Amino acid sequence: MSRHGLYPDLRLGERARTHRPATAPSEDHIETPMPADDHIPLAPSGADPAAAPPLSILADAIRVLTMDAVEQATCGHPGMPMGMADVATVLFTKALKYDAAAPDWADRDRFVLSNGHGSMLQYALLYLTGAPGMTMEQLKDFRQWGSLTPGHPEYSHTPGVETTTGPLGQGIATAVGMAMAERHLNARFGDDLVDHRTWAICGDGCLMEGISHEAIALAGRLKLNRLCLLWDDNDITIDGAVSLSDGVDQLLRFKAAGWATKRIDGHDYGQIARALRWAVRQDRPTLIACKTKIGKGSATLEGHHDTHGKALGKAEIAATRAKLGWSHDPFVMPDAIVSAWRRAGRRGRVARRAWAQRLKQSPHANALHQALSGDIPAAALVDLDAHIAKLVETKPALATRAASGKALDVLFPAIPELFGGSADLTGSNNTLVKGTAVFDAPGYAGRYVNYGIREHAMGAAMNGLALHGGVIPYGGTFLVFADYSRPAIRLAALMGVRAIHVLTHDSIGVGEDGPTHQPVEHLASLRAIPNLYVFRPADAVEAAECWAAALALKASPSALALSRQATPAVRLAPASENLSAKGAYELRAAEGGEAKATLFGTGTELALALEARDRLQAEGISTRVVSMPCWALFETQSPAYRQAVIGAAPVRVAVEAGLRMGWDRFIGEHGGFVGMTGFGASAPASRLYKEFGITTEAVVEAVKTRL
Ligand SMILES: Cc1ncc(C[n+]2csc(CCOP(=O)(O)OP(=O)(O)O)c2C)c(N)n1
Ligand SMILES: [Mg+2]
Repeated sequence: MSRHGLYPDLRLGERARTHRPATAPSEDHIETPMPADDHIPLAPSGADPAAAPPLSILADAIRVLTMDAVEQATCGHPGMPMGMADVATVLFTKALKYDAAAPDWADRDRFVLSNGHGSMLQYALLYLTGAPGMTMEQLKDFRQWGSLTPGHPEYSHTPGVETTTGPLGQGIATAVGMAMAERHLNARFGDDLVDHRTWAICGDGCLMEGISHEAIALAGRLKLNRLCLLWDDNDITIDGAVSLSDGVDQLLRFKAAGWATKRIDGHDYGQIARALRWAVRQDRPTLIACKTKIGKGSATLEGHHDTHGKALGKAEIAATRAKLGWSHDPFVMPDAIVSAWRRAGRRGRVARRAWAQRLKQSPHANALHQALSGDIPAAALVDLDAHIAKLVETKPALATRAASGKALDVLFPAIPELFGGSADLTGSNNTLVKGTAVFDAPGYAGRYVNYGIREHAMGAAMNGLALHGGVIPYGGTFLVFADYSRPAIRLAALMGVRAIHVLTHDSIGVGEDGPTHQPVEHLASLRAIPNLYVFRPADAVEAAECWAAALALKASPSALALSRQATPAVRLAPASENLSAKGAYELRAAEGGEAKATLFGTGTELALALEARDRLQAEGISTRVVSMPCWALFETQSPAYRQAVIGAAPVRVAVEAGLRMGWDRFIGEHGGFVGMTGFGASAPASRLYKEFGITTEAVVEAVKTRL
């Protein structure tokens, strides 16, 4: 039980249990059903319990809204919401700490619907509990243009939706990130201000996805006891029975990963309430396997995979109404049911007001507001400017990963929200600032996560951390393994959350580890993701500038592509602004009249472009060099600025140790490209650059043949 009494209604489950002998259930004990009395009163003490509709009616409201909305849309997924309606009803009326009218309340419990195809479950709950904007009209407009009820739940589109879900399994790892954020902020600000839980519903599909393995192992290792996963254990996926493709003992799997587990009948309100109460008491994350029937309540299709993803049809819906004894027309909800649900939606209001009072009086108030704002403290950027000024003076030749580490050395102490980590490549990614404590049980005050070799879960957990708010996550791996975290990076971009991916070993410059570890198509493929900002800094100054630019993008993820190998300083003079934040800029002007050629480049290959320029200049060919650390930011500049940077030189050549794809927009079809055309190989980096023809000579040649 929380010290602020946040989960008092769960006691109702306890009261109901007095009907049966008090046997202490073992962890995965299959409980005997409750007596046939599902009337666990909702009303606060003092009110007449008989006046409140029973939970079964509240749950049927979800079922009916679901089947009617899917029917109206002529598509959607009725099975899961109907199957999990009972579990969700108990969760939202008795356990979840929330105030439906204030979906942004910082100390609310987080709810994640990992099996996002069951979106109508969430929309019905948002409507019934009274979330802002979620009217009956929105339910009628399920899956229609402009509605708050898209096919799958979308964060930042629908108030009350905590994360975008649909790609199965990711929601579990995102929930893990939320639970991590809660524990860390609790350590920083104390129980008075941060004291909440993360509840996630998932399906068989979520548990089959590989990311679930990564996520549950991480959560178990970190002993995230504020996380509860409710598994819709319905034995059904799209193609039919789960047994067609899976025979895993899930409870054993979770136990092996350090979770507490419990199996219940997901249609028995007493068991559900008791299980939720049990979850609150555990010292580790909890899995509740809720045995359910998909499409529960439907007249003839209960338990059938046909209910998974299509409308039930008029006849079945009519028969289901008759079976449930539901006499109301589609999208008509009786007042008594709405008001009972709205009461549930206000359950957390008192707790929210008490929290607001505590916040007002707290010495941490300013710091918490600052953390939740997501703003970067001005002092941090002043420190970074001083760091950049020193770099311009000292002109160090560093690997850009090392330069990124040096930027972090400055930023990390100045931004208490920065929350780092790596997928077991800490030393290679330069992501750990010396002296930083590791985030771990029981204290959780540390700001560095040992994510383990779990890139996908790291990416999704970073999303959960960012969505929770109060922390700014960054995480490292090799650029080539962004393929493993890509689905999470894509969702970050879609949701508009600031998760910063530190992706080192960014080219054949990796050397001896060979082509498995050498990204070639990754820059192009990441640049193709809308709202993802891909940075490839050329030296230590640009690395620091790119960090500042990434931090400034509050509604976008970033990917920093950083080199393993050292590279000379290219920024030799001070600048009055963050040039990398413009996306591209003229690094060296042409001398001796109008430029005949412009050389474009990013990262470590800019050094080659600069050498090539000097040789061309020496031969009387006026040549300028443009650095393009972030295409996506360049796209946001004014047409005049872009035009000026691209320039009017008749010859354009780009150099980048990746594929050409995408470069034509800057250099044109007939422009020269010096880069990779296929996979790399295993050899020392210097040999590889020679063998693959990424050399100063090649750049010079590419210009000359086009003059
Ligand atoms: C990563 C991913 N792969 C495939 C799908 C397509 N898909 C949506 S639901 C589903 C079946 C999931 O089974 P389960 O979670 O048991 O859902 P239920 O039918 O029980 O609602 C599949 C394959 C998806 N949404 N995400
Ligand atoms: Mg299923």
